[in-house]
Amino acid sequence: MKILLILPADDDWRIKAPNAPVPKRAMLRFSVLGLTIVAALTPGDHEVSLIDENVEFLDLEQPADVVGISFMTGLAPRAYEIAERFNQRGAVTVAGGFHPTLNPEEASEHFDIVASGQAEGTWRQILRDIQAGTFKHFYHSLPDKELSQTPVPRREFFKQSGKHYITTHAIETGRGCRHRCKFCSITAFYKHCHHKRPLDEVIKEVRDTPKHFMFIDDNIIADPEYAKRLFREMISLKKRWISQCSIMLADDEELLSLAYRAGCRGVFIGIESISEKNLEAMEKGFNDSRSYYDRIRRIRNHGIAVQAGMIVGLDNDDTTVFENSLKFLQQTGIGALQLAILTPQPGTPLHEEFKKNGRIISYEWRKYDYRHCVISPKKMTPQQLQSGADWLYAQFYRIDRILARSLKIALNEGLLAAWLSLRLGITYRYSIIKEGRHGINPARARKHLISQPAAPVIATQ
Ligand code: B12
Repeated sequence: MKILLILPADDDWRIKAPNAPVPKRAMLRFSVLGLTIVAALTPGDHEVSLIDENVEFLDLEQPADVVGISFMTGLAPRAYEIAERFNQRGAVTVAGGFHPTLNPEEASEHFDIVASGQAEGTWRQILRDIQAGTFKHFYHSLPDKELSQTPVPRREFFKQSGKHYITTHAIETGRGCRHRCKFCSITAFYKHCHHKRPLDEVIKEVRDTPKHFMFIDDNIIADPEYAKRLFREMISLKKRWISQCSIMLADDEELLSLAYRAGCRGVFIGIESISEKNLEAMEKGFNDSRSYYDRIRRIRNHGIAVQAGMIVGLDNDDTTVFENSLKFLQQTGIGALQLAILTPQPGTPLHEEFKKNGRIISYEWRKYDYRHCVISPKKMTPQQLQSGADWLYAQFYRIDRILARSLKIALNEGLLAAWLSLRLGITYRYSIIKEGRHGINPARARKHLISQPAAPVIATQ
């Protein structure tokens, strides 16, 4: 069969015509691991092609027998549009990834098949059933304790387009997370479990990878003993990599020094909030905000730069959260920021809570991209939250701040970390300018400067 795998992209960044230029934001694109794994699971007698709409034009008229689309919530409307177009032309459409896994009933209104959970346990069966004409509407699979059926992803699809990604070499050591943070989709998807890959398989993949790559894990130190064994084995390989982890990396001197010696030069950490009350309400009290300064310093002093994930709009946040967060980010020397406006993703406990309390003001999934305010916050208006988040982003990524930060990182963490921080900063700056969002600090602005409708519109679903 002719199988077409698609990663949709949102309106602002999609390639809308053949040969249209690709926006210069490689730093915000990583290899499309879910679909390259789906491709690798496909038996050789099928013909597979893969399109990432962020870097290539998708021709909706092209022939296909089966169309598989991977999508998160913000991209669901585009995924539904694509599926319906291919469906009208007789292709069998299959939905996979976070949004369909957490919202299978909704996805099934637009797709022939919803493959929840992991492709390793469903994809080959789906293809056999399509060929036999006996396919079902729902398939589901979650991993056993050990993730051992994961094939080596088919990265050859990126031969032409590889330059548009920070790396086409994303490697996983495990999936999922044991924590129960209320806002998190990972914990909802993997049902509070963490699954590791056999260490020798990971090492083999790392050996075959170029010098610079990325561990795509949500928490590379989820099992510290496993991580230490991995890092020890990696020292002689002389690779350089970045990843994500919890702030607990700072608490184990041996782990921290092994991570650096194994080639780690940057980590993304879910700092989330500088308010202890917020962390506790989200069941992420283990972060312990009082120790942030100390722990971030320890990580940085080991030559590892820190990118922070922060959320604004939590229940204890008032209009001062934006300038306080900016101050914190500056003082800790954090190299890059991924800011999220609190977004209760459908399928998480937080979504249910907000829905029950009538605090969701928009059910337009395209706005669930962490950049739009879709909730009614407790201690400010939705407009203040939106404007403050835009302001914080624009301030953090002011050109003088990007340069000063990168210089400090060059002196402390080293040149590679500084280069990453600089490129990421410039990419974010470019996005902010293109989107034209500069915001106003609501703690300092007179109310009328932030446009406000007469009353917030509470949406229903
Ligand atoms: C890389 C990544 C990206 C990349 C590209 C996405 C991609 N698919 O490659 C980029 C940088 C573009 C990106 C952007 C964003 N991302 Co993102 N991203 C990730 C990340 C870190 C890794 C994805 C990955 O490679 N996973 C490893 C692979 C193996 O797992 P997988 O993709 O789930 O695939 C498996 C199954 O889901 C299934 N499967 C997947 N697709 C398909 C398709 C078919 C046909 C089948 C059968 C099966 C199948 O099989 C695969 C193998 O088992 C995930 C976190 C995570 N752990 O997955 C977040 C994640 C997917 N992102 C998320 C979010 C929110 C965003 C952003 C909004 C965040 C932001 N502020 O930038 C934006 C989206 C912008 C928008 N318009 O909405 C959320 C999604 C939440 C949700 N409920 O939808 C996640 C879960 C992170 C999180 N902590 O919450 N992201």
